[in-house]
Amino acid sequence: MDRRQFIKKSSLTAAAFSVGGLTTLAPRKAGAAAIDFSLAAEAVSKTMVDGVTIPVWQFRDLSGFGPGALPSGLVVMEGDTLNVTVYNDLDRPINFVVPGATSGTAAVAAGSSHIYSLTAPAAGSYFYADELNGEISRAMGLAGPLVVMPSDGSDSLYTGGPMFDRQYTLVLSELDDRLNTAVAAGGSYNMENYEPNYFFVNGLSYPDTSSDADTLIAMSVGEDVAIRFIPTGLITNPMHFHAYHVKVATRNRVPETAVIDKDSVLVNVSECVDVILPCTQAGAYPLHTHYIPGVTANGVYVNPYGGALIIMSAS
Ligand SMILES: [Cu+2]
Repeated sequence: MDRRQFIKKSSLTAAAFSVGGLTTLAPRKAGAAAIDFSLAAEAVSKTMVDGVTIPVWQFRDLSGFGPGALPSGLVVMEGDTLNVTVYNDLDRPINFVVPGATSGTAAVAAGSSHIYSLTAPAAGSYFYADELNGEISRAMGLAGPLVVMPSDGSDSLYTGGPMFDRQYTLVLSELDDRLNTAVAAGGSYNMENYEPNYFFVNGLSYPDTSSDADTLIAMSVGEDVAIRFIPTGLITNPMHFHAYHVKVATRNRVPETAVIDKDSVLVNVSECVDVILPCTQAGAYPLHTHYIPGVTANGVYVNPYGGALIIMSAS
């Protein structure tokens, strides 16, 4: 089918720090630290859920990994000093920015490296990306999640904010294979033609999301579960919950003033959204984008979906 047929936990009080898969040095409860990490910006091939292989870009943590299939991601605490060495193995200059915290940082030329130092900003959900190549690099996949925990050491979204029993980081992204093919060949792409055909949560598409602990939300009835939607892609996703109602706590770290129960949460481009899910019943239910092509692989429903759909299970 042509895709154009579509209209256009572990408890945090225990040792495990359950922002699944994110690199964390320790479940620190207090104290700013200096944290060094190293990211290689690189071009690799990624196999889609339908078996097609597509060139992508990524930030790969040289000493860790990210949630799901993502090769990087970091959990830090407010006030930490982050020293990020970026090795640019791509074919063009990039930089490293944390939208909402840094911008206009120095470029790192192809084939060289640069150390970016920043102080971890206010508690909340962020992503890091390259801004020198505009939307192209995010479309290629060059971005990763950054979670900043409050400096008071609490299991909350921010000091004095909503508390939680578990937290999950869900990075939303997608790709348009035509763009990736063009950019991998050294070219560019007219973003007016951007029409993605593969969709991911933490770098995985359903059904692969259901067999990765970072991307399968596992809860116990009675818990409050924090879910951090971190949109590193370039489309808006209306995220729809079956069986549960959630409370939107923050949008780009700004607390919502009117908190109402929702079964669908709009995640706008570049806007990180943190929600609290009170786990009210046992069972297994989907959480997925309501952008219809977003639950397919290249326009095809496989197994029986194929995109940004994950399973929430509670007992
Ligand atoms: Cu549904």
